Amino acid sequence: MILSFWRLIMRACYPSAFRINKIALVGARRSGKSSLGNTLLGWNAFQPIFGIESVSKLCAVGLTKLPSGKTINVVDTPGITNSKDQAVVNEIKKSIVYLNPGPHAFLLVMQPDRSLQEDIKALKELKNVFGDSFLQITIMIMVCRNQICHENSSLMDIHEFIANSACKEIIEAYNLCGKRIIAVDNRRRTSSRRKSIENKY
Ligand SMILES: Nc1nc2c(ncn2[C@@H]2O[C@H](COP(=O)(O)OP(=O)(O)OP(=O)(O)O)[C@@H](O)[C@H]2O)c(=O)[nH]1
Ligand SMILES: [Mg+2]
Repeated sequence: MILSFWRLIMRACYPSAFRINKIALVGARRSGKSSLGNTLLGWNAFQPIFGIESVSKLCAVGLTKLPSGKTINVVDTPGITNSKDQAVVNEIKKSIVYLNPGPHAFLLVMQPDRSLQEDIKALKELKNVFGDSFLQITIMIMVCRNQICHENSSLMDIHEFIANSACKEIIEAYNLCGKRIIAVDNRRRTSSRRKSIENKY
């Protein structure tokens, strides 16, 4: 049985997950933030970019109401590569304002098949922007779940993937954020994702 994204969030953050309804999506450029936001909300609130050049330059806010009545607020932020790029930093900081008084959780979005240097750089820059305690409320998200697999193509547990394939910076961040990590496939059809979310609430 495929567990829904929300079920995984609950698992990753139990028992505090029940209070999580303000979420900021952060990470390197093109890591899958907007796509993940859509997965999370169950509808296309954010515009994922198909191509190499375009990047989300502004924060965007999306929300959804779960059948339980709980409203989920999600802020999509521009990808960060350099904390000296003040325009991007200022925009990312707006996520705090949009989710006043601040997010309950940062979702740090990464892709398994990319050069990890981008993710390591983003991680470092996000610590500069939000401070070292940033990881205390972070859940790491590895998108492209179907690429995380054994040699025989069967899906690999994400914790096993981190232990086997991640570099020391990512492992350190994984430990600092309490080993909260979730693997997600954003390419599943929206309707089935929505159904999956609704079934859990
Ligand atoms: N196969 C696969 N592709 C994905 C997944 N998630 C994101 N992508 C692809 O990754 C690329 C980047 O996705 P976006 O959601 O635009 O990434 P982003 O972090 O919002 O990008 P910027 O806003 O430009 O920084 C797109 O081509 C997506 O289709 C996934 O789970 N599986
Ligand atoms: Mg985007």
